[in-house]
Amino acid sequence: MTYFGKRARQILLSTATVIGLALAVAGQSGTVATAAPRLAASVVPAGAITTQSVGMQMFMWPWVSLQTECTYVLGPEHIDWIMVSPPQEDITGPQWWTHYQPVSYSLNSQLGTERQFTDMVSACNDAGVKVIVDAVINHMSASNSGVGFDNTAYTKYSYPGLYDSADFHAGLATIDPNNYCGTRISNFSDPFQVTHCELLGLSDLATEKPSVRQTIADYLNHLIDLGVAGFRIDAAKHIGLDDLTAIHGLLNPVNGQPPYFVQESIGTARYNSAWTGNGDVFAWDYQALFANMFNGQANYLISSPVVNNILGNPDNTVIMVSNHDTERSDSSHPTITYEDYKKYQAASEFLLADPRGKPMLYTGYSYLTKDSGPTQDSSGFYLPATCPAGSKAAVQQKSYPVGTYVCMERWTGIKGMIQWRHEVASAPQTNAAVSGKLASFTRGTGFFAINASQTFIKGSLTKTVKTGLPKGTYCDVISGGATAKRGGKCIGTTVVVDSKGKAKITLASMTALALDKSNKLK
Ligand code: ARE
Repeated sequence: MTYFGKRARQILLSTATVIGLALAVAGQSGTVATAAPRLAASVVPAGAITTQSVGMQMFMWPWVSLQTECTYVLGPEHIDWIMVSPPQEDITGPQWWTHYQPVSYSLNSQLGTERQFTDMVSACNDAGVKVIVDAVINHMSASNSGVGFDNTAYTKYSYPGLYDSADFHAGLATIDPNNYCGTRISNFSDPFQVTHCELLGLSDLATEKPSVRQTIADYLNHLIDLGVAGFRIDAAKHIGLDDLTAIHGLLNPVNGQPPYFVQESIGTARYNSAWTGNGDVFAWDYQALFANMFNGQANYLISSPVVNNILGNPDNTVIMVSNHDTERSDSSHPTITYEDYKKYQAASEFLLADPRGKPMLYTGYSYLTKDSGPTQDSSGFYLPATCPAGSKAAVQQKSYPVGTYVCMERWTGIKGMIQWRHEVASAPQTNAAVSGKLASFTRGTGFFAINASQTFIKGSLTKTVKTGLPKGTYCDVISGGATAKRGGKCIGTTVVVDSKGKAKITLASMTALALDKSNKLK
């Protein structure tokens, strides 16, 4: 199906399901797990993931909820790809991180069954949203023995039908040069430890062995067969570049190309550049800088040598405000999270305006402690995702009831900025300026401004800035959403650009404003 065909189909779907939508999406509180019909055969949407794409990590979203969210929200608002949590069988327990301890490659987990996973992938593909799976392939579990969520009985170095002790570094003969180093990783700067010892005590797979590589590839190829477009490679650094490259070479193509990889090879841009032969990497140091940008370093918001040096090649780099780890990190790695309320929204909107990489938004759930997983039902499955009441409510309230999903994808400003990013496409940043805490820039037919001050200065900042846009009256997409003009009027803020391309704008602290050609009133 062509892109236009897909979008046209979404509109038809949306129209036909207006009643269901009223309950499931139109800003009402409640679950989003209403059963959607199984859609057409699963075909991965065409095209590569580029800097013009918008991605979102849907952390710990159960498959049934994600299925409807793709059809009714993520697809229609033009999210290009989502990253979903690890789907394989794992150890049991109430913590979210059980998913990072596989015990088999069965696709039955707290997140849902294989059938539910498959239906979700089909629905997302049909809605134009690629599914990227978080692939935990460096290791299996850390616990000495137990029974997994799908009833697989395992021990730390034995997983029926997959691996036995000779498949782990700990089980190799002592004269084998790849033998277990005898401890968990303590020195993350030692390349041998990093690739041969146990990350957090997790049983470390001997990925240099062809049979182990093939077993991993079989798992990933099964996911590709189900319509998955690519993978986040968890703990890539601990697999090692050579082994991961070999595994990548064993994978089936997706739309004629190698499957998409974004590798969690935590390190500097220089360290990361070696990995880009397999695909993308995360901009780890840039993520760490993000909190500073919104804490007095507004100059980092525009083109700056400091940022460029730590970013790496934007075409191979996924940028983010947060992910599931940094969201839970301590003050040694400051991160902006959903608990930062308006700042989180402003930072996420800025991410979508930023030309420096491939944006991945992050949305998870509200938790009591860092370990708490989503609430389970009596069978151990997670309850369907529940979004806060009101489509804008998420950013208007400072705290979410524990267990509630943050649902960033429903925020008006995020929807507006997704449209804005697609409109400005690959246009470079021009007219970049910082005045106090207010940063602004042009990108092609779009203009973006943000007040990164954390404290109110007489309520707000008012400045006259160069927008680079043609004279006219524009509707702000952050306060008005993707379609910010209706019936000849702006839904949100109206901004007048004069004949010199300048506009007087007023922004409260931690708020942003974005204008573009398609939301020009006159
Ligand atoms: C849990 C318990 C541990 C226990 C372990 C085994 O919390 O106390 O020892 O189980 O029983 C996630 C959780 C972990 C959890 C694990 C397994 O975050 O808390 O452990 O699941 O259930 C390094 C790696 C990087 C890794 C981070 C955590 O390089 O790959 O450490 N991140 C990924 C995921 C995590 C996940 C795993 C890997 C494991 O994103 O969510 O763990 O699959 C420097 C170094 C980095 C290092 C970083 C650590 O920056 O350069 O290399 O990251 O410090 O902060």
